[in-house]
Amino acid sequence: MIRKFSIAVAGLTLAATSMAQAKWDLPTAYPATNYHTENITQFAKDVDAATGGKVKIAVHANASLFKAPEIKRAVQSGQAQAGEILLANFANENPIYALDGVPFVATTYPEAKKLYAASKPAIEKLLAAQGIKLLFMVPWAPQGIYTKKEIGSVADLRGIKWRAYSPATAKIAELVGAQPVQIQQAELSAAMATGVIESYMSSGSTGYDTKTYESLKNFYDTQAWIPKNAVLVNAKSFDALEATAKAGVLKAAADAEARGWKVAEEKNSEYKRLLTERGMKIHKPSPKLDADMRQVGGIMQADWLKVAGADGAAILDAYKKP
Ligand code: PCA
Repeated sequence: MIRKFSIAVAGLTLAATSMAQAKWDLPTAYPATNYHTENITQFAKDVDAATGGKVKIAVHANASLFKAPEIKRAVQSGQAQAGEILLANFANENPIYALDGVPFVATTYPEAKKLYAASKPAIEKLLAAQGIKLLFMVPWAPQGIYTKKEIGSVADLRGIKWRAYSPATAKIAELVGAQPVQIQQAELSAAMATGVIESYMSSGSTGYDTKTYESLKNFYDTQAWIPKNAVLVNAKSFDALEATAKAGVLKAAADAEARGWKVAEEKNSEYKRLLTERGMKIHKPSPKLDADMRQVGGIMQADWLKVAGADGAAILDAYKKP
């Protein structure tokens, strides 16, 4: 009798531990020193504390576990329980994912926040249909153009080798007559050093992280759009947690989102200062370059609306409402 009882207790303890200890891998595509990754590392620590060690998250930086375009599928299939993606990279799955990557829709942090609020329910719904739960999103800095030679208009970009990180940045190349090459950030330094690319659009942080100043000397601060990274969790992995652990994860995620937006904005000017210190010329775009880029943006917004249809139009309307 006593024996039977202790076996039952042992069984219970085993079940309790397997439920109590979740180990999540969280691949990201950006270096450990980038503010997105630092924020995620803090999130992992907060989750550990908030769940009393019941959820352990291992952050794998710099595309070491999965390459940027593979991370979403890895989370979806449960190969990784969690992961960080650049949402606009997945434009081909659904145009809603690409809205924050369309030039000149949202170009300041308050606008980006508003666009996030307007598009979040639709994004959450799309991800949920793919078995993914959105934990939080954090913005990059407004996107500008890095070039080897100085430019005065988009005509100066014609024919040059242009690094694209998303379908939209490839489309820009096509519209301005540059030659797009898809390269993720983890391979960007090497691509510049070997002359595979001579220009690209991105943020000050990526220019700094990839030591762009060693290869390209000009940054045109076009402030064209503010893309966001999204931290995701496999819905089944999340649902398997006990209620208190779920609440702990969500609280840490909300804190990470608030912290991330604040740091992103603070670091925007800091990165430009660091780039200048390292020999990069930061230019305000000429009126012609600005007008040209806005024309590109206009074409891309119209294209986006065509593919995003009524759902897309509803999001844009909600965003534009004062
Ligand atoms: N940096 C990332 C995406 C957007 C950004 O600012 C990159 O260039 O890959």
